[in-house]
Amino acid sequence: MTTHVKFANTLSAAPCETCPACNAGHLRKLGINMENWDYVVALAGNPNTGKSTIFNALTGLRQHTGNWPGKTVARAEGGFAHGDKNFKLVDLPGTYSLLSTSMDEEVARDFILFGRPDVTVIVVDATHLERNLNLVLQVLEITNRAVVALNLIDEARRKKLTVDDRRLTRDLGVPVVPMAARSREGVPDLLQTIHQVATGQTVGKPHRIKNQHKILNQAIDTLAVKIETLFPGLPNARWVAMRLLDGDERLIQAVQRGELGDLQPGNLAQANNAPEIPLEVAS
Ligand SMILES: Nc1nc2c(ncn2[C@@H]2O[C@H](COP(=O)(O)OP(=O)(O)OP(=O)(O)O)[C@@H](O)[C@H]2O)c(=O)[nH]1
Ligand SMILES: [Mg+2]
Repeated sequence: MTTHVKFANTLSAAPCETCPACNAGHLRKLGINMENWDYVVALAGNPNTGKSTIFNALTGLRQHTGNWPGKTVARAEGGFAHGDKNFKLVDLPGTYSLLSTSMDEEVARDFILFGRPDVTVIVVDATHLERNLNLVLQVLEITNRAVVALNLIDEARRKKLTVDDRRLTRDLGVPVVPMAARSREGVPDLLQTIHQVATGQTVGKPHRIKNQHKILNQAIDTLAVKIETLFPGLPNARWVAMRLLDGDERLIQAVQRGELGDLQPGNLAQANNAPEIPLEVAS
């Protein structure tokens, strides 16, 4: 089923912030080698929502597992071709939030924020939508290049739950693809949607929570301007400002060390020699 949504018709970021060539350096520092790949796609989601099932459905045998650079957190990478493009798919750890309260959350958050994937697929469980939307809204605070994979719709049907995916698409402002990944239902639609978002044919206009408190808004604005000046090209300075005001230690350190902009020193940059995964790209 194809979903329809009203999208903005221009990219919000300058081309150099998101173009694959410029981003390859950031990705390399996060252990992702982009040689021979056109786009990188991140797979995020709560635990047990079917991420690995979707990962396997998209990549088949073209996958490789290892660890995140400098971390004990497992990472799976794979590849697939769609249209005339080659996509690298990175399975992020299952998380309920991106608030960096655990190693898994930190890895997922850093990858979406610093790796600037061309598309982030957020896998949600259609039978536990409310709980899962927490992560969706957090990812949408960081990026507009997102697709929601509304998985386990077969389970939802069995439980006589109906999810209005068109309404959800409209309310979230990014494409929502209903799926039952275990039986490959919705997989072609997901591939198509990833392709559209990666190539810029579809540009999301995500729902972002508007903070009503004037003083807080002013503080966020003031801080965001400073962050933008210090780290030009950072994808979402307002989000970083909010996290700093919230006392996010990891981000405070990243700002203090100058890590936020170029990722040169510090914990993120231990993977310059990450091996390329031996994937054959299907033609
Ligand atoms: N009925 C049904 N089951 C599914 C579907 N997708 C995945 N599952 C099942 O859900 C369970 C969890 O799937 P995984 O793919 O391992 O989920 P995950 O998100 O990778 O889980 P973690 O890595 O542990 O967070 C498995 O038993 C899958 O077979 C689906 O669309 N329908
Ligand atoms: Mg998994």
